[in-house]
Amino acid sequence: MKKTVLFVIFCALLFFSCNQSNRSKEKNSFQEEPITISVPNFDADSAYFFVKTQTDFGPRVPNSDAHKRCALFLQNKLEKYCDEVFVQSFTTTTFDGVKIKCNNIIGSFFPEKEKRILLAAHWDSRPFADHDPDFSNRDKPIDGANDGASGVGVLLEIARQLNEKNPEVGIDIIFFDAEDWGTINSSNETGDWWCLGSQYWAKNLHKPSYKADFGILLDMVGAPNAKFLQEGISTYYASRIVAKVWSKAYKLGYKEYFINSPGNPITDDHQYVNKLTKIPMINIIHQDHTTGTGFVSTWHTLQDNVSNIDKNTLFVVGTTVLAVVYDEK
Ligand code: AHN
Ligand code: ZN
Repeated sequence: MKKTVLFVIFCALLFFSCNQSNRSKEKNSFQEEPITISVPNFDADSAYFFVKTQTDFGPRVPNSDAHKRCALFLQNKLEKYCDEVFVQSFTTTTFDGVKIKCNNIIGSFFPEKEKRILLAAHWDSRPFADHDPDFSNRDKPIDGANDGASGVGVLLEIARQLNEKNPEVGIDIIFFDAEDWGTINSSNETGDWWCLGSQYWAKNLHKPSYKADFGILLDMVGAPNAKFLQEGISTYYASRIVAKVWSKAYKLGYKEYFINSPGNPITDDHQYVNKLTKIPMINIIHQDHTTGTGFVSTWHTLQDNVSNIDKNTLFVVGTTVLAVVYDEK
């Protein structure tokens, strides 16, 4: 129904705009020009709104009320746009001994199709701002506008677009929980304390024999002038997908964002997907070698809030991923 209304509006606009241009050309010629209808455009305002809606709940730290309410919001949105939705609930224990209730939230387009692409981001936010310059903030939870919400915001907008114009392949969107409750001094750590949601999913697939041709993880895709270096684990497991995505970005004119040089390997959700499921998955993640942490200066600080989100970056990432997806046959 909604699609029909949109289509009618679209036709009306097309009719009036053609009329308009014909009128202005009337005296010169009666030539008809071909009309090209392109792929729907990624709407950065919409993606930004999805980011803000998440941060407006407050920090989405497992066991918190904001976490519960945001889970329902995400489930609700995927139910609106996708053909099928799974919520994978589980309980796990963090490095500091907290028992947390978690949800991986999964939306599928064309679940019957054999060829599939997996798109993912983590939706939880970190319980402690352990890199905040102000020591008194270091035990406070973060909004995670960039670290978490940006990837989810881009994927919700992609879901909205996929619902408007069908891709040729099947798509699964996974919002992983509990990525960011990792240890505080990760330099000399042992144990797999990051990425608890993706580890759970990789060991308990939402469909027993689930397969995808490849996967794309989005992490920290909302800061101004973001630089996406070719992350090490992505290149190790999925160099073909790195090449596919970076060359698409290059063709779209985004070489200032998608940098053609290697970045560090980062422990992130894609690592467990690669290791445990054999689905080749890359990570589009903002790295910054000038800050000391390897990430932007707002990383794991209270400054990681919506005031530091840039629509241009959301647009560049969303447009690139959409173009890759619509290209697959
Ligand atoms: C480590 O610092 C080992 N991994 C970073 C993964 C991460 C945290 N991504 C977002 N927040
Ligand atoms: Zn983080």
